[in-house]
Amino acid sequence: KDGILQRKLHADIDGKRIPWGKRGWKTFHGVLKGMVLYLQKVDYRRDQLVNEEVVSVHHSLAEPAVDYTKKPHVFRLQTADWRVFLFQASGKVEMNSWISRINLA
Ligand code: I3P
Repeated sequence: KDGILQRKLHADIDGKRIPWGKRGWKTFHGVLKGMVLYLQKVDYRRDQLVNEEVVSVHHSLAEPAVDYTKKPHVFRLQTADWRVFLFQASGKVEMNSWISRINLA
């Protein structure tokens, strides 16, 4: 599974609050392979996608971020080490597809 994902860091390892200046939204190309979510960016010099972040979704939980109302199609990902990410998908169908693929991984 792959597609464009906007990501916001919500909580760091053990649920620690993300400090000011690091709480903004960033755009990535997301790829889910097995139990790993790769967040990639385009390297324009080499004309290829490079991994910026690698997130294990083993023992994680994805669900619609019903309490986050500033943007549509946002889901919440809580990892096994208690990090929390918000991801905005490109639409509702895409959001549901990411959620089910992550939860089945
Ligand atoms: C954050 C950025 C985010 C915003 C967040 C800000 O600033 O403006 O877009 O979240 O608000 O702290 P910075 O880039 O300097 O970290 P929202 O888009 O959800 O409002 P927050 O601290 O209330 O999460």
